[in-house]
Amino acid sequence: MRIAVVGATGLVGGEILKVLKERKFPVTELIPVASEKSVGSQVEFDGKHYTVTSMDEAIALKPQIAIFSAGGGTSLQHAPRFAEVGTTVIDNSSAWRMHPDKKLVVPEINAHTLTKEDKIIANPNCSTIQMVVVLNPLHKKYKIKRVVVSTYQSVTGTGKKAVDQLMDERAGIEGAKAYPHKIDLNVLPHIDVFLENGYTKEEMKMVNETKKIMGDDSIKVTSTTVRIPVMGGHSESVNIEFEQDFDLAEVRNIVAHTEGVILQDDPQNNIYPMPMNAHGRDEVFVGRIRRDESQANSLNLWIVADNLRKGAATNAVQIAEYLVKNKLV
Ligand code: 11C
Repeated sequence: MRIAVVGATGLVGGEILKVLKERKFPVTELIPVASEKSVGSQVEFDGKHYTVTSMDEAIALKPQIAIFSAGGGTSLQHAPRFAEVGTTVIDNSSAWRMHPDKKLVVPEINAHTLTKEDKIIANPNCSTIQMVVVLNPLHKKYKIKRVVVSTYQSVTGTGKKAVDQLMDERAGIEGAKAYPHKIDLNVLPHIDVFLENGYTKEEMKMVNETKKIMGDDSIKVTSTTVRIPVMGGHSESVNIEFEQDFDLAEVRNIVAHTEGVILQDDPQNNIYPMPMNAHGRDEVFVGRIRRDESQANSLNLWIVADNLRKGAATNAVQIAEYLVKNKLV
């Protein structure tokens, strides 16, 4: 496969290169692409150095797949140009996610809907992906009425500048500023921009993307998304109300047998998911599973995943794997 990675020098781009290598994706030619200021610089892949090229050069090479992680504006402008030359684009930005003609894919849930005609495929938001991977099998069994989610999100979700801000603050240096406030020793109930309804864009992504991926507009979702001074992954406290009652042991069993999910639920021995342990892993970790005693048919659980992995790079590479396996590219 001739594969372009657009945004190859960013945090997610770097992770995509690692995941392609780790999962032995059949790369015959790698085309790293980045903004004009990075063209000519080098990235490493599988022990070799590759020169970063421009968008135009990459399009001229007609890769079979292009994985984009370069922001919404770049995707809106350039993804259709790749699609025109026959490339299938897997896009990490929010640009195409809610477009009615574009599929929003978490492979474990809805990759089977993909066809050769899907030339721009949207990769969901990180906090949405890790939640729906767990919600979907529970929805199939008990039908979800409503989800209340609060997130505790890693600074890596914002990008390199935010990681620098946290590290600079820790070192006592006046440096990078990605947030409107200090992030070290702080908690910001603010991810992405505020919208007219008082929610943030990140919160509304969780609401809207969940319904689209799970193919069910009846699922009610409300979300509060929060940035914390952590690096390894996003954590989520999720309250789920079902139509039907459930057996807690059966819920545990479903979670334990869900593809890509690891049950880590032994609180008596202090075992529960933590971003420190999820870091660098492709799976989604679930623990603290317990009945919500305040309301019928309701459950609380805690979900953690590396937002740069299953939340971005891994999910995108899994989509690419599905396309190759099913001869859709
Ligand atoms: C964050 N979830 O943690 C964001 C990053 O729509 O793909 C990913 C934004 C997106 O800040």
